[in-house]
Amino acid sequence: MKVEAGSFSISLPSTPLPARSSRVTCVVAAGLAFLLGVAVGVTLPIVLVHSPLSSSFQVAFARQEAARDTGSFIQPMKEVGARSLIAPEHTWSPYIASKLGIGNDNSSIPSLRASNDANAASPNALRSEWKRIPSEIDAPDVEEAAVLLVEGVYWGDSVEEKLPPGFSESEVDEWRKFTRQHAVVRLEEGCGRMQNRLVIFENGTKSCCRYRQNYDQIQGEIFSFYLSRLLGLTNVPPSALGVVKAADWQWSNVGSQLALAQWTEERPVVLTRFIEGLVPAFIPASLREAKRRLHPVNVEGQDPRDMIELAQWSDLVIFDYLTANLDRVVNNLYNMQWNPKMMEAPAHNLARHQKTGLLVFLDNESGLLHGYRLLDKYETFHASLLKAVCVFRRSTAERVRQLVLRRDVGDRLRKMFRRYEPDLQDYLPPIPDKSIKILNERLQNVHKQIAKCEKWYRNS
Ligand SMILES: *[C@@H]1O[C@H](CO)[C@@H](O)[C@H](O)[C@H]1NC(C)=O
Ligand SMILES: *[C@@H]1O[C@H](CO)[C@@H](O)[C@H](O)[C@H]1NC(C)=O
Ligand SMILES: CC(=O)N[C@H]1CO[C@H](CO)[C@@H](O)[C@@H]1O
Repeated sequence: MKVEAGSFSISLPSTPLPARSSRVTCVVAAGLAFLLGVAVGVTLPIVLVHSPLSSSFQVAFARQEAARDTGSFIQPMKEVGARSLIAPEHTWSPYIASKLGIGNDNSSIPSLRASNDANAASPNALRSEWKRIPSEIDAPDVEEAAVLLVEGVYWGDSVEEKLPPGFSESEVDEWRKFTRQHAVVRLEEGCGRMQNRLVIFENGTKSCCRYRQNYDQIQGEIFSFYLSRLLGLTNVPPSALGVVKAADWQWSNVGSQLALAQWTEERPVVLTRFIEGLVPAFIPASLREAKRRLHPVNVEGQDPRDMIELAQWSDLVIFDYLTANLDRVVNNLYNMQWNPKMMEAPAHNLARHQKTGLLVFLDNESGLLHGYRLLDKYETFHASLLKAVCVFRRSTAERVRQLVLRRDVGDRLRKMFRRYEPDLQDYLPPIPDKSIKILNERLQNVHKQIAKCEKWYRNS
């Protein structure tokens, strides 16, 4: 027996020919069964695909995937099952915001809809569709969340506008000129390690002066500073190189103090502008725990003013990962193995400018050379911090992307050294090829992390 419906045809097993009336019943029953099957088989997926349930499921799924990657489940999905396709609380807001067009980017409308729905819903239709979910729409944090992050992972204007400008390019230029044109009148102890000194210039301006027997740390500090500028980060105080010559007009006032400090002649030093008005800075709570995460879910619904420090931390984590700087957070992570309270102490080599809220990244000397030599021991910690972060400043992400595409970070750093320090070329070797190679790999890792986060959260 053969039943035809539309273009489909189904062959049923042949049976002895029954009476005419029961043959009709059979045909009708089979036809109904077929249509029912088609109806269920076709409409159910459509309904599911278009329902907020499935969208929320996707959001939850992306987040779950994200959580798995960082080895933590801050907001685990409820068990999988028809009942439980429920996104964790708060994961809704930016998604809904993008649906409502509150966010300032239209590209965040889910690609699912764009690709599966030929008659893509108009913004108004979306609007009314989403108005049907009263509890989320009424949530007071929708608007804030919408401007807090854009495209899922980037700090929005409401945060960017409040960030302190940091040290401008002209301040950096002025500092370079200043350190070359003014005599030093006094050296005082201070500025971290034993051999460093606080240098006081003739008009009272102070500078931290880093002196090392070893070139590595001088290179590490100045090239870290250049890298910060390449990334558009303005948190590292202006730094310039100098050469200590006791007979030179610049240092002749402090000959005896140079001898006391046991500084050798003709060594390159780093002169960093001394910043007044600094207070301790602390590691943010979301990065302190073992399951550390700075993901969209950790910032949603917060006051943009409270995000000023977190946004700078998102830069700090990238910067310290690139340079493999140990002294700031990684050392605390390492020591946490013995002392769980480690993370609550003020962060080393980090301070907050009380007046502006700028986080000042200090003492980068372990970066790029020394830090790279210790990667075997510490890379797990560096990587775990990087992987914890899934919100970024767009400008920083863009700089990273460009450096990865052009693979020219080495050229750029060396050019900066030649341009800014023409008199130092015979005193300090440029950054070694080996460091450049590692730096390029680390730039790629950062780029991958950003791309991964975009994939997870862009449509959420
Ligand atoms: C988003 O779409 C609206 C209406 O379609 C348009 O007026 C607005 O300029 C778009 N915004 C962006 C950032 O593209
Ligand atoms: C010292 O001189 C520089 C450059 O002329 C100036 O910018 C700075 O404010 C002066 N510092 C003090 C403490 O007077
Ligand atoms: C030049 C500079 O950044 N100096 C700082 C280095 O770090 C110590 C703390 O470890 C600070 O006291 C210095 O001011």
